[in-house]
Amino acid sequence: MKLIIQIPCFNEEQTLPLVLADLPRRVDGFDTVEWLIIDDGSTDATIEVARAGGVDHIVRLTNNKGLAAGFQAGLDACLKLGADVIVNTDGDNQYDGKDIPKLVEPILAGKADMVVGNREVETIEHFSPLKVTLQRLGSWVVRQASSTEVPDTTSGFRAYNREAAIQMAVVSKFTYTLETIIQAGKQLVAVDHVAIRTNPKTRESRLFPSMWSYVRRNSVSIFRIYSQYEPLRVFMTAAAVVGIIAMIVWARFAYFYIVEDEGAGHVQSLILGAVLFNAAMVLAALGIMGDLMSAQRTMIQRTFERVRRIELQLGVAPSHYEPGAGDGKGQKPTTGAGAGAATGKTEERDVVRL
Ligand SMILES: Nc1nc2c(ncn2[C@@H]2O[C@H](COP(=O)(O)OP(=O)(O)O)[C@@H](O)[C@H]2O)c(=O)[nH]1
Ligand SMILES: [Mg+2]
Repeated sequence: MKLIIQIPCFNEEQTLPLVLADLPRRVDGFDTVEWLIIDDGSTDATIEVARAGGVDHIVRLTNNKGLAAGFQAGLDACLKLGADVIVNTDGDNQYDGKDIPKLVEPILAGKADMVVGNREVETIEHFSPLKVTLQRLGSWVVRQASSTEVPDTTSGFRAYNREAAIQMAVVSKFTYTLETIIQAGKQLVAVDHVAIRTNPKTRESRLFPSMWSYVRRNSVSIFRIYSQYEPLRVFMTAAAVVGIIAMIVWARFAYFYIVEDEGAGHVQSLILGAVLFNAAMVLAALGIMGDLMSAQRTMIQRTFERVRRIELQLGVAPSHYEPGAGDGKGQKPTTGAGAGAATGKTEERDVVRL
């Protein structure tokens, strides 16, 4: 059994050493524990710091593509390097590496395919009341869309088994945290959560430079993801609201026309009602179209999952990959289908690359 711990990094030379200092080299239930960083176009010494700290694998993106893209590239590389379980933690030392055994425990026990570390955000001192409220609201929406019980949906401290990782296909640009939970809830992935510890804050958030950007980006992400996965519900609700307003406006006209017998002076209500009714019809049509598209998306996702399994079987090499610290371990995936990529089956791999 191989565990790979992946860390998305964007200019983390200051805090990466602290993260690595607490990462385990042995975890019960695994024969090997390897470390991987995703360097997302860092302009500081993140790579050198990672090598000096003994990181085994590096996925080095040429320029900055954002956390969601980095996370997906990391998962892909971990699978190709033969990971049976993948843990994701952050490069700012927010999470306590000593809780990794706790995080993987439900997976090892066969009770879960994906485990999300729960920070119990109400108890974190540097989280403002607004941030806690928004975090809770966002988590509630994600739970509704995913039919899971995850309390802390924006937590970046997570474990995935191979099956769960194979099924993840993040399309959001900004955050992977919410979308992966919704996908898991809708696919053959059992999601669990465990309480984990956090370290004192080391620096300001890179993802959210200000409170306003936190509110804006999270609200937009939540709305977009929810409407991507539940278009019928979102647009039909909006259509119902606008449709009811149209009915009220029409009822007003009808009242004056029939009861008061002065319809001529209330043509505006008639027109407004018609405009609103039209808007409701357009919203309803968007809901139906969205629903058809989301069925297509499910089919595409299933195809993608099978393509990925074939890739892993063939031993396609990870992209943007560099071995890390000098012991060469990084070049020799030892278990799983990814082993083919670096165990001498070069002709096969070359063919696959064509
Ligand atoms: N790949 C990638 N990772 C990023 C980027 N920005 C931040 N990160 C990483 O995402 C993680 C969380 O970032 P952080 O600023 O602590 O955000 P917060 O804790 O969610 O407020 C850290 O490991 C960062 O290095 C980015 O542009 N690309
Ligand atoms: Mg952080």
